[in-house]
Amino acid sequence: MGGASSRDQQPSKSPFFNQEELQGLRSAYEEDGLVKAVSLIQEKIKDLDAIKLNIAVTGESGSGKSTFINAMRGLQNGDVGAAPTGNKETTMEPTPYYHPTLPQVCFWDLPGVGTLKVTADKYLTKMKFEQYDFFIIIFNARFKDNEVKLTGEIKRLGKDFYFVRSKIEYDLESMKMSGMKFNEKEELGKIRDHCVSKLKEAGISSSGVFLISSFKINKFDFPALQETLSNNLNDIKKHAFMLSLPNATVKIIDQKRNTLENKIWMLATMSGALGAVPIPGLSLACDIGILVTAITDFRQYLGLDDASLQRLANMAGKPVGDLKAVVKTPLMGEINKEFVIRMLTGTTVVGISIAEVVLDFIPIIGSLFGAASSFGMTYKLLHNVLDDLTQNAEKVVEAAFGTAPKY
Ligand SMILES: Nc1nc2c(ncn2[C@@H]2O[C@H](COP(=O)(O)OP(=O)(O)OP(=O)(O)O)[C@@H](O)[C@H]2O)c(=O)[nH]1
Ligand SMILES: [Mg+2]
Repeated sequence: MGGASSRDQQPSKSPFFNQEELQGLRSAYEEDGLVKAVSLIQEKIKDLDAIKLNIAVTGESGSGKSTFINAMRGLQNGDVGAAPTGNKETTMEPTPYYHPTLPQVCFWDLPGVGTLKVTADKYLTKMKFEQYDFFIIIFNARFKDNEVKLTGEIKRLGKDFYFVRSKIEYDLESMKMSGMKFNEKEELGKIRDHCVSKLKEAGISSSGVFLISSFKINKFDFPALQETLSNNLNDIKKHAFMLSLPNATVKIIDQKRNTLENKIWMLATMSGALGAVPIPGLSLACDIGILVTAITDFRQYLGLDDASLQRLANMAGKPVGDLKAVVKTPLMGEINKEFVIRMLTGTTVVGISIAEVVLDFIPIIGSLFGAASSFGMTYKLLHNVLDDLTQNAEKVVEAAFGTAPKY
């Protein structure tokens, strides 16, 4: 389950481009000049924003599928847009639930195999299995024969799957209520081993089972599950998935920061190259529209817009005012053209070496823009914004969940 990137690791500055694409970018510039190279970068940003991720969630009726889907979208049961839960009638069709801020990430609530009373292969055909990136199989008690067969079929079709054991806090609560003295970590380890061995007995060798409570997204294996799902995606899908995660831990925020950082040089190149708005007092022109959008998006991805703060407060069971009280940044108000121009005029590029930016990857960018260029300014501005938002988002997580685990 490891392999997480962190701030101290040196992330690649261009993970969204493969070697061939980088080569293409260089030759585009050499053969056709800046306009062609910038249009390739622009296309890549479009691809990143448009990438679709479809996640199938299946399991017995009542196992907690809809509640899990709500938790992954940062919603509570009963919130506007939340999947209905409890004793409501179970849907017989796959139902899509789009992420509230990143609708390209979609969770599909599937009826369990048992609910439909069909064989595992027919079930997968009916559910249009080919459209999903991976499957999450939820169970809360015994793993039933239906799920065993289903897992075999999913495997045969070459799709990834993950086992999630929900309602884990019930197990701990009942042990506490029975007066048992126990070490929580050890007990969870035993439950996990038990689940894995039961799966093995059923002929499923799995890398693991995640023990979660959908009401406690910063606890048990919820953060590890999110990390594993994200690590198993390619860089472009990972980018969207990562940004869609509710801010349950400081580590998630660090990872969001890293993925956004990888986009900054592309945005700065575009803003500098397409620049139409001269900045008063500076002999520079930037595309202010790109910056307004980038700053607004960064704020939302880091959960600092009003709606995201409210959702996090609901999940943490705290008044939203407690979360807002720790936010100290000028970036909370309206982000418009004037605001961005004010920020640009106050941005100093002293101290950034353009060489440290992306030149090892894209030498052309460096030769195009000097340190005191539009590129340098927008690069520095977006970095400052990202640092400021990250620090505030971390404070919000701490205010929401107390000492949020670093994991
Ligand atoms: N304590 C606890 N309760 C949960 C958890 N997940 C789900 N529940 C509860 O279990 C019940 C069933 O959850 P749902 O999410 O509706 O289950 P489902 O799998 O979608 O059920 P169907 O739609 O009927 O297939 C609800 O009362 C939830 O509140 C959890 O992690 N912890
Ligand atoms: Mg349901």
